[in-house]
Amino acid sequence: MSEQTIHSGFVSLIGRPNVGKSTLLNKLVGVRLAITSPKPQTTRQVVRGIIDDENSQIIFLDTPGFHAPRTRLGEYMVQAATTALADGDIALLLVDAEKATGERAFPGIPSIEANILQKAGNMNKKVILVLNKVDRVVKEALLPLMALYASAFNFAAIVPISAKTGDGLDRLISEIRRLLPEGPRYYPVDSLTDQTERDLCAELIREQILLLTSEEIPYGAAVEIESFTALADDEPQSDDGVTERELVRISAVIYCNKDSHKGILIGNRGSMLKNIGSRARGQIEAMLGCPCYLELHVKVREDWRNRRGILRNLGYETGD
Ligand SMILES: Nc1nc2c(ncn2[C@@H]2O[C@H](COP(=O)(O)OP(=O)(O)OP(=O)(O)O)[C@@H](O)[C@H]2O)c(=O)[nH]1
Ligand SMILES: [Mg+2]
Repeated sequence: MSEQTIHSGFVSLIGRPNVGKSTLLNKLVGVRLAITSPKPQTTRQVVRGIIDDENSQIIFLDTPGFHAPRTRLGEYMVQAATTALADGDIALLLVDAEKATGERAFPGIPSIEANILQKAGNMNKKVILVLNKVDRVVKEALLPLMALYASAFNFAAIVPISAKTGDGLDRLISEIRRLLPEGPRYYPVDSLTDQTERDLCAELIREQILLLTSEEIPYGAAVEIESFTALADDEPQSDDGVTERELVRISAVIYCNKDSHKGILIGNRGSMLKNIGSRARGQIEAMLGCPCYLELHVKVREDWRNRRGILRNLGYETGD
């Protein structure tokens, strides 16, 4: 930690599922740290993403979406988001501007956003309203939405953005820097995240399950890395004498809720599992920068989303 005082702090990305929190985290940091998908409840745990410049350090906390939980896993997810909101110096409340201005938009502030704002108000948080997905909205439609939210809460700023195209992010970062308290550099310069390669690999496998399967299956799937072994070249290859990895061998288990789900995850003659594996391997190799040998197994753990011991093993700590 540096002795020099800079402006620094924690910024939580808060909002209902699917509003683009993880897409925004990845765009801000410039690296794919968090998995994203068109399905709600993609993110299950808080993911940190860090950006530095000479005078500041911002630690973003991507969070699971606020929703009404129906399982113990869901309760953990909402609790994790609430804790991140409490931990942050600043909160970004993300709203999907396309949904909020579309023909089927709720007239008024929906209860999820109203509840988040009530919590943030009780915690005395500085909140920036971030209207995301403006690449899908005509500009004039944003004004009534801004007015609606501004009438309900004293936002530190309101910033329309597109996490997809990067539109508006420069202004968002400068608004955040303006609000950051003085503080230390919490992480060494150039740290990007607190996630381990193992965590990232498990998530990249789960991302393919989210993208390739449907209905209950993505919500009932979890991935555990059983072993992760790096084989190194004998000869140091880089200029600084660090030995480069030649190959990484990963063995992972996909847990699911039921036998019928296991059948679907394996697919006809193993076709689905092969597809999940080869796509995840591509993503993992791009992340690790070396070839990867990936072995996947599927196991049934009935109703695991409500079983405390299994949740704890998977890192979804429930706390009680
Ligand atoms: N058009 C458009 N799509 C976006 C934008 N930001 C995110 N998306 C899409 O919205 C979907 C959800 O994005 P995520 O980043 O996974 O959303 P999230 O808020 O992290 O969702 P949870 O993790 O489920 O809470 C994905 O299909 C993204 O590609 C945007 O600015 N414009
Ligand atoms: Mg997410």
